[in-house]
Amino acid sequence: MKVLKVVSNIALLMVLVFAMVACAAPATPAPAAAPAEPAAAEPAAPAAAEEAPKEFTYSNMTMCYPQLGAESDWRTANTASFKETAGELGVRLIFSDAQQKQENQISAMRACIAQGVDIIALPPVVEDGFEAVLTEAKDAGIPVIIVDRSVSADKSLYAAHIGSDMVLEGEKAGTEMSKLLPEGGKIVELSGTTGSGAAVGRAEGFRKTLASNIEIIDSQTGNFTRAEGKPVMEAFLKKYGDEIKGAFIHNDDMAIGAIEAMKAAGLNPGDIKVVSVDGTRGGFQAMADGWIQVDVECNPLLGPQTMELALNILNGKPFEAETITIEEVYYAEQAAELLPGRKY
Ligand code: GZL
Repeated sequence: MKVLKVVSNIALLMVLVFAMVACAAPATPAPAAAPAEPAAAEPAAPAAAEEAPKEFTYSNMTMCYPQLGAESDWRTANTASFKETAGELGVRLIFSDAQQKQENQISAMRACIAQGVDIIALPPVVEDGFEAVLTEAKDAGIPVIIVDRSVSADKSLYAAHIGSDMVLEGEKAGTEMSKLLPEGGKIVELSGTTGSGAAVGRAEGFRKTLASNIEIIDSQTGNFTRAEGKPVMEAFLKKYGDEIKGAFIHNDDMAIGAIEAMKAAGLNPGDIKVVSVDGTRGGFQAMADGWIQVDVECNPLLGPQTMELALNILNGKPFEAETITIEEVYYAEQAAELLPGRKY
């Protein structure tokens, strides 16, 4: 039996040894799950559809308006038209005042381009020198509307222009001056900002229709301001005295400055026949007082039309590349009656 006992002892020992080994061995990790068969490749989601173009509305449109300055009542009314219209429509307007300096306007435009505005409305202080920044806007995909005065840059560099026909305004003024001085005579000219589309166009148009018996004996810029119009007229009166029978003045603010000089020189209303431009309340008052005989209207209230034009451009809808504002000629005889109704 010993043998059986020994055998059974050996067997017990073997069982014990096996059990100890089994417990000590690290758990054999369950065989890793068989790597999942890669799921059958899902068909790639269709490439995201071309991102639908943004549908612009007034309330999601950002317009940059790098205003040229605050030199005149006309400019004040123009600024108000843009700010009030933007407020009414919910347009985000990025406004700046360049103080009649082109470099400031260009810097403001570049800031707007960097900001990624949707559209730029530019009222250019002068005609030349905007090619580079207009090209930058175009390269950035930002359309530009030229507002009021014109630029000499190629039309391919901007989407549209809206404003007055300055040459026509000058032609109207020349016709009216010729009617005021049927006997002819010598006149002076106070011109607007040198190089501006308004001054260039008005001077050109005026000379096209002025009667041949009227001579322009001098022309100086008053930069569209009252403060600069007054000394120009003072110098004219000092130099030419009563030779001066008429004055073509490119805007009402310079005319009001010139009138101060005429009063200081002892002149009376009508001594010098004055044809002005803009048709502001100040101009109408000067007409009612007899100092200005004719005022050729130039409409500053371009905000509503410009915002509508901008929306059409951004939404790829049809739009006019050139919008010329309709303007009247006003006379001293009707000024007092019309003055209360003037909007600017
Ligand atoms: C003309 C505008 C001119 C006005 C001035 O459209 O640019 O600038 O005639 C204004 O009164 O300063």
